[in-house]
Amino acid sequence: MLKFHQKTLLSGLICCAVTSALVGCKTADKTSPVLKAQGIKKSEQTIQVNQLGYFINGEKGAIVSRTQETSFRLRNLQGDFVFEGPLSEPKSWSARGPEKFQFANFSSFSEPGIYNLTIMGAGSELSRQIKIDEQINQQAHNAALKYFYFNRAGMALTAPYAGKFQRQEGHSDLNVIVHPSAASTSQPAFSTISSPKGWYDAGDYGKYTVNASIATYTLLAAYADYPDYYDNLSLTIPESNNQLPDIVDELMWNLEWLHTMQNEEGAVYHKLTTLQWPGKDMPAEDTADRYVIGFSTSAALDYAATLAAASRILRPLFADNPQQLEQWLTSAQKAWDWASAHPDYVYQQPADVSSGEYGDDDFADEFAWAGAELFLATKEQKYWRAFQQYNKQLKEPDWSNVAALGYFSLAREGKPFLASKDFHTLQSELIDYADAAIKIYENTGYGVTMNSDDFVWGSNAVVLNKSIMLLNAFRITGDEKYRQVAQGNLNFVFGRNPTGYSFLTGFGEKSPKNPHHRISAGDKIDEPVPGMLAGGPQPGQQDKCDYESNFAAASYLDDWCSYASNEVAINWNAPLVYVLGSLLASE
Ligand code: G3I
Ligand code: 9MR
Repeated sequence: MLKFHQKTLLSGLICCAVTSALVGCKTADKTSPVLKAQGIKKSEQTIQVNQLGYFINGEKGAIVSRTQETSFRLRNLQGDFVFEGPLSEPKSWSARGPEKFQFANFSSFSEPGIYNLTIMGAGSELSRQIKIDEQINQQAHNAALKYFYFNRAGMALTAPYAGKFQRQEGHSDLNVIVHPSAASTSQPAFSTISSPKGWYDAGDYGKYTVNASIATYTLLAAYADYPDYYDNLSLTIPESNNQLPDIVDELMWNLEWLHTMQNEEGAVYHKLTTLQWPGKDMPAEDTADRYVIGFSTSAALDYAATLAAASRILRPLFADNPQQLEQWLTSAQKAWDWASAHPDYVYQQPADVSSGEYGDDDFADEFAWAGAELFLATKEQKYWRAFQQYNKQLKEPDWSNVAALGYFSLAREGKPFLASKDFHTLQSELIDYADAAIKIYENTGYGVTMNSDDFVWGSNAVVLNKSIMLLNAFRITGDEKYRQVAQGNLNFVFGRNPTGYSFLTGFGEKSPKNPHHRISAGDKIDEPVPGMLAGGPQPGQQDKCDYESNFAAASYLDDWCSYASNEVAINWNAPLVYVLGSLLASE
């Protein structure tokens, strides 16, 4: 690749305004004769970029559509050309439709700053601003983590911490009714339990054991993998001045709630919600009765895994008063025993309930995850044997498939306690996954490790959980290629995607303004709560809203209506925190 340093001011190049509200970057003037001859309308040309800022040493690239040119350049704000590179061969990607695109790779250019990426060529005058800037990623990371504070149940948010997003307390959950589906000898139907604190799951006000577990673990893993980075990170939350790192204070808010979700017999409630979906009310206005509803093997095992992991990972911080953590471990073992006695307890949505299901009928991955965490916490072989029984193809984690979370913990902490053959086998499985992901990245040509069928509800979290897999491979091997591709996925989520949206509220020139988030819809503030990752494109369109595209990676709508593509959720924000934290901590 060529690098330019001579000053070459161009006349006639039109740079689109950074504030363009259009998808990608479109120039306003008339289509040139050359483009016309090629059958391309100027308004259809786009450049898609990471709208926040590329990491200095990371994968950096843009997606250029419909130019039919062969090279691109970067100019600095003084107009100097600083870099030139070839555009890749035009190709298409089924997730995006038949349209051809090219990849502009400037990964080898590493000068922080603001530039214009310009497509040169007869009749093709297209340009878009890009930034190479790590600070903005730090801000995005902190905002994504602060979202958990903004989504706290049972606490008034006050101005010093929440600014204009201050709000009254809602859902204290001190008298939660036991639904008949969750009745037991110790807690009969319509008795009450106290189950305060916790984070709201998403755009709704439910607290769901299964989803809370993966979200909590993902943040715990960020802390466990990068403790030095998080030890000094302040989020300006009410606990910021205590002895604990802020990420741990935030985790404690949810862990203390999670611990309450078990009955005396060891069974774990599947969820805590109202019977019907709340309206667009603020937390304090949503005063309908709240219930603990149902039991499940998945809830019991996810609870066991999360509390066992917390009892271990947070141990050094509670050296003087380990009682609470010891209690968590005891509860985790009790939940494991319950699950072992009820290995097929599938959650059934009762007829009078319409809140989220998180339904699952395959518990092999939950046994593997809980087995891994309890093994590391107790060193008891029965738990290790449970992990070893897992014999399915390893895939990126999601709420319904949590096996990979056990792999992460074992790869981090298992070496001293495992036969080296076993340890290497689990490391190799992570590396094999990451190698396959790199192949997908290369095949799409779009700078992302996604196939069409990966675009499911919450696709942005799929992208980022794939990055967590890659970052684990990077941690194991030290091979930069895994980190680069993990970064490519982040660039996709921050705007280098067919929708032209940066999916993090408050970040990027075009970010979601109308997420399916009741607080943002009800707070009478124009912009949404910042730092929330929208679910992302997926072709299911279960909400029956009016989408502009049916293609998997383009089927997204920034409207309250679109809960299937534009809701936010703790298990989606958590992998964004992990990925950004990992990239920032290991720069
Ligand atoms: O399991 C099938 C799979 O076999 C099939 O191949 C695939 C094809 O689309 O669908 C799979 O089921 C999907 C299921 O998630 C499991 O992944 C459903 O189509 C899909 O509709 C379902 O979406 C879930 C959604 O709730 C609706 O139930 C999302 O994963 C889940 O994140 C979301 O969670 C909601 C909570 O219920 C309530 N709180 C908000 C939260 C986020 O929207
Ligand atoms: O608002 C609900 C959202 O939080 C859930 O994730 C989603 C899952 O099915 O459901 C939403 O509620 C919708 C309901 O399912 C159907 N009627 C419209 C509701 C949203 O306004």
